[in-house]
Amino acid sequence: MKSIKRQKRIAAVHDLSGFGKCSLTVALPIISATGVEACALPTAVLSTHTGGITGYTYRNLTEDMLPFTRHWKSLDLQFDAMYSGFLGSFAQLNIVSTFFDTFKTANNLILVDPVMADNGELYKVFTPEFATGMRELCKKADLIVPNLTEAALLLNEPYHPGPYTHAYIEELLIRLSELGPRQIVLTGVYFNEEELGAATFDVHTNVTDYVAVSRIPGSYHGTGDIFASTLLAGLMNNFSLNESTRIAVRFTANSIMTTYLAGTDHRFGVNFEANISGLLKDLELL
Ligand code: PXL
Repeated sequence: MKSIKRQKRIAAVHDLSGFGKCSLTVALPIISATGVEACALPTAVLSTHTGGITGYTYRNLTEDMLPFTRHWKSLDLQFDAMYSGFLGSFAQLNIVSTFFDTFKTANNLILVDPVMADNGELYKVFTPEFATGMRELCKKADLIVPNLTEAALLLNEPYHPGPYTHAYIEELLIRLSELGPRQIVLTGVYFNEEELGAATFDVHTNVTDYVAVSRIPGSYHGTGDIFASTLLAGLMNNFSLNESTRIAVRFTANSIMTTYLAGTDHRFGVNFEANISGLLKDLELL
């Protein structure tokens, strides 16, 4: 067993979708399981996520977010990382920016997952103006984790379906870093139909890295949130950007494989729970 150190603490700024594993219902268990305290700043409460399920309830918590921020500040809370994902309204872009300003220190990490689109399309709850606002929020981030569709929106350029070339991916990574973040992890990167993975870029080291696994048929809901949450868990456990990306790709792919083999409805999220012990081994916590 490892010696007990000061426990790290992160703030997770996402919606709570009661059913359909994504956002807070994956971020909190994954991050907690790796020994890091996860605090929730909920952006909205829904009965389910909005991806392919109709009839969901949607209560956005815009009015509560600044009071949360002020209360947490009054308690003098400190965060090792602030991690934002799905936001409940356009106004929340500014509120999350204020939240970052309130708790930013010289040593903590701001991770923005610019959750807003996939497969070439904005999620139907967002407008093109939201994408422009998200670009501004990304300027405050140390690390962003867009998929290819979100990257195109952040750069205000058309989405191109894959397979991609290394030259295209490397150009995207550089242009995304020019928005402000010093580290980029781009998801949904592939150079042939058999594989799928992520590309990383660090401005300070000028190193680009690729991780790929065999593609599993289908498109599974919530996997972007599982990936980004695991990436953060790796970083908080002192793994490098590239090591954390490898661990996150592996955990996400294993969770998809478990679900694929079980034949579960893809909209209902993936069985990450079955793979947590493997994640903890990869993180040298077991
Ligand atoms: O996984 C992204 C996500 C998070 N939260 C909600 C969503 C989606 C994607 O559709 O609808 C509510």
